Amino acid sequence: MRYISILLSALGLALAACGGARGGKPSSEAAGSPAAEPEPVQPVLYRHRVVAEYPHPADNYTQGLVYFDGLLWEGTGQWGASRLMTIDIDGSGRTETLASLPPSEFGEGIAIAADTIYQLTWTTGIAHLYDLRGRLQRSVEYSGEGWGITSDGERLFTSDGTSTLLQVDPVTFRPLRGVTVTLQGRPLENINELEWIGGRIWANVYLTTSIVMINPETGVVEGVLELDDLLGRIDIDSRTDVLNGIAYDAARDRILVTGKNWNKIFEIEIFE
Ligand SMILES: [Ca+2]
Repeated sequence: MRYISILLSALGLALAACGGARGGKPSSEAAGSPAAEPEPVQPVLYRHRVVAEYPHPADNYTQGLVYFDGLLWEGTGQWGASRLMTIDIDGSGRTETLASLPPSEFGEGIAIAADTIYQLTWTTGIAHLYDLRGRLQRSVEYSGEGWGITSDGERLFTSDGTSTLLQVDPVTFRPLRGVTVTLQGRPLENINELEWIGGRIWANVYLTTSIVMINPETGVVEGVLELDDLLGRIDIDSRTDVLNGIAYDAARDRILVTGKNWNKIFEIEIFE
C-alpha cells in the first residue's frame, strides 16, 4: 500500500487504511440526523504501468499537453521561452515551434477544439487562439490566473491554480459555470494541467506527483493516480521540475504524461 502513504504525504489526506472503509461518524449524527452531511466520496486509487517511452526536449517547461492529428502538441512556460510546438513522437521525433510568446508572457495550458488551438498565459490574463497551423487568429482577455485548459471537443474547461474548475465560453472566455474540486469532501487546491479522458477531467496537482480524476459536473475527485516512480526513470539535472502534462490519444486509447524539463514522455496504462 505504498501509494496510499505517498498520497497521504503529498496531499495531506486521511484515507482509510483498507481501501474504502469509511470512518464512522459520532452516533448522534449517524442516527439519521437531518443535519448530517453526505459521506465524502472515497476516490479509487489507480495503479499504472509504463508501456512506452518517447524522447521529450528537456528544455521544455511543460505547461500544456495535447495529442491531436498524429502529433503531440505542447505549450511551454518561462518568461522569454514560452512556445507552442509539436513533437512527432510516433515518427521522426522532430519538434516544430509554431509560435513564440512575447517575453512579457508566461505560457500555460493548451487545448484544441473545433480547429482552434487555445493557449493560456499565467498572469497576463490573455488567451491566444491559433489555427491548426499555429497562426495567431486573435487573443482574448480573461480574469485571474491561467493554469490549465482542456476540451471535450466542444466545451472548454480551465483551472487557475485554486480548487475551482471553470467552464468558459470558447469565444469570449466568459465563465459559464464553476465547480469546486473536492477530494474526500475538502477543496483541493493547485489544480493544474488538465485532460478530458472518457468523461472525466484528469488534472495534475501542482507540486505533487499525483493526478486526480475529476467529475466535471460535481468537481468530486473520483480517482487518484500516483506517478512518483516516473522521476526514477528520467535524467535528473538542475532544471528537472515537477510532473506536469497529460495528453490523451483517443484513437489509440493512449495516455501520455511528462513533466517540466523532463527528458522523457511516458505512455502509461492504468488499473485498479
Ligand atoms: Ca492536457
